[in-house]
Amino acid sequence: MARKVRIAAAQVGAVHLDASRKNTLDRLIHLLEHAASQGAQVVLFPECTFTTFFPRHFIAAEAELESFFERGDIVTSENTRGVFEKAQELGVDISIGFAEATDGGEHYNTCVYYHAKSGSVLSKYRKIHLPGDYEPFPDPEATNQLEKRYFKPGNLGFEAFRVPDLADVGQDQGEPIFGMMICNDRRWAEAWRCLGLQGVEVVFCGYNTTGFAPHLWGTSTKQDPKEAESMALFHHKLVMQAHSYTNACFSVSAARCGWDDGKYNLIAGSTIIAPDGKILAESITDEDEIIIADCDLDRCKSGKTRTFDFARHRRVKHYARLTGQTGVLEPPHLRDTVVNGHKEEPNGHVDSGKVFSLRSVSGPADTKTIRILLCNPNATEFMTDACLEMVKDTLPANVSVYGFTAPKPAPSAIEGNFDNIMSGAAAARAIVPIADQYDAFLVACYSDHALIRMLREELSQPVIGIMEASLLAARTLGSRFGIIATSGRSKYMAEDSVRHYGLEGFCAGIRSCNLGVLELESKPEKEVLSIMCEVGKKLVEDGADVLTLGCAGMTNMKAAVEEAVGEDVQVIDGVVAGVHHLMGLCRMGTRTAKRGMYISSATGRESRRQDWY
Ligand code: CDT
Repeated sequence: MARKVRIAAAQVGAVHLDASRKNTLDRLIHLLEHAASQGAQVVLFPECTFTTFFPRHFIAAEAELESFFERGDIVTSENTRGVFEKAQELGVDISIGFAEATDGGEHYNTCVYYHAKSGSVLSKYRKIHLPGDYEPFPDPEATNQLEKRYFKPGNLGFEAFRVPDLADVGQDQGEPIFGMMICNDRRWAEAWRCLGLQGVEVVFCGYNTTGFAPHLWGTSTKQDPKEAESMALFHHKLVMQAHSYTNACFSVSAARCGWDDGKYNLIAGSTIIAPDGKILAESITDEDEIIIADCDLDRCKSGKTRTFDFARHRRVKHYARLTGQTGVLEPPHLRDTVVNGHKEEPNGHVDSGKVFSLRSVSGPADTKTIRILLCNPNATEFMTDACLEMVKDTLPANVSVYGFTAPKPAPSAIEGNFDNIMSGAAAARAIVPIADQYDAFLVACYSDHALIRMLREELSQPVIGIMEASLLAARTLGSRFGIIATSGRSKYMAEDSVRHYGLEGFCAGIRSCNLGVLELESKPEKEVLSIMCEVGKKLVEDGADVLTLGCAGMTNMKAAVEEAVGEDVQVIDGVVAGVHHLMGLCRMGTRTAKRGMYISSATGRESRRQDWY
């Protein structure tokens, strides 16, 4: 049974800065009607469809900037609902881009896939590869692209999804698999491969691509604008065709194009491309225009089962760089390589007459999953969340960190010995029964917390606390460390712990912020940051070249302290240090030694016939 879907791209011509929202919406509705009249089942609209492409402007006034964003439910909100109502009335699915402001005040460059029959959003994507800059170009003539200023990078990944009600699907066939990306994403093979690895059959991509923007592209300002535009079009088609081919999928692209405000040109070139890379339909104007094509999704099969049969041909062990590295790491210069144990002479002369490259070894991509339980022994959940947030962006794909918050009667903060023991007991009782689901444990309290030794005794997986982990990292990275402690008492406790770890000879000082743990959150952020930064600077005056944050609740203040003390001083967050320390131990295949102090306490209980704890 053929799985045919008739798909259209709605190209949208110039939308000026002062265009009325209503007028633009009416144009979109008209395009949708036009596509439906030709039998389109799905229509793709461009990136940021409802307004002009505002990231080209530096907009300082907050209210003006916010006016380009959509709030609340995109399907029902006043400025946008017309196109969704029309889609439902016509029974046509749409994929449409918009600038999204969330209830929590975050801003994304977003698109949704709206399923007309159910009247619901089936999938949402937030642009991941934001192009351009945070600051405008100094040249007032330059066309800016301030997406890094106005949007956060998307946080929803590249998720393919199935769409019902579009194609006849036989017993052994599934519904069409679609995926979305936005504009600059299309230039990144990684984005396509993420979708390709989910068997995507149609990729939708709306875009706003400037025709002449030498500052943005890094080309000569003297380039002929016509030539520049044709190059931009060439690159657009190049990536759409190449990536459709290498992922054996159809692709649909819809341009916002024409001359906005008679001054800023955006390329047209909306296309529908087949899995063999050939163009099936292409716009011929730079104005509002519908292009349409019948896409027989079974045409994806030959590519997916032969040349690009990923399961048979991909060699992931050689792809580790793709997820482990962002910037380029070039091979060492030959003049820096070691020759028979000596560095090459500066003039390039080599005594032996031979140049050897450095021997290197590398392993396969790390695919073994590592699950770390981050154990917050107090009962305050926001601290657990802050710790997870802090470590999130440092994790490779195969490592997951799970946040555990101790149940009451654990105290809400740990500020003394009583809190320490009470929280250790409450946390251990809850953790031990679930411990076999995890590979390692990080105790997220900046102290020599009782829970660390309890878990080391009771379990065999590696356990460390954030204080010890941060001090081990500090010892590696600098010569003297300083600790930014919370209260006066925590300073004394930290001093004892440093002594216990045998590190007092490397300690430049421990200074207190005179703040309670929960005050880190309840006091105005500015006040807390300024106290911490002052304490940090004093510790540097005391001789510290590495600072550690003396509380899990200080985790999100790291950047401010770093800025205050300058780049020659390292600031260590114990949560990140702890997670990465444990990852290393797990990769090494190590366990807690059971011959000495950490001999199993469970065995002791059993021999005493104690069946409770
Ligand atoms: N809107 C958007 O993403 N535009 C970018 C400009 C490229 S900047 C180097 C694009 O990829 O078309």
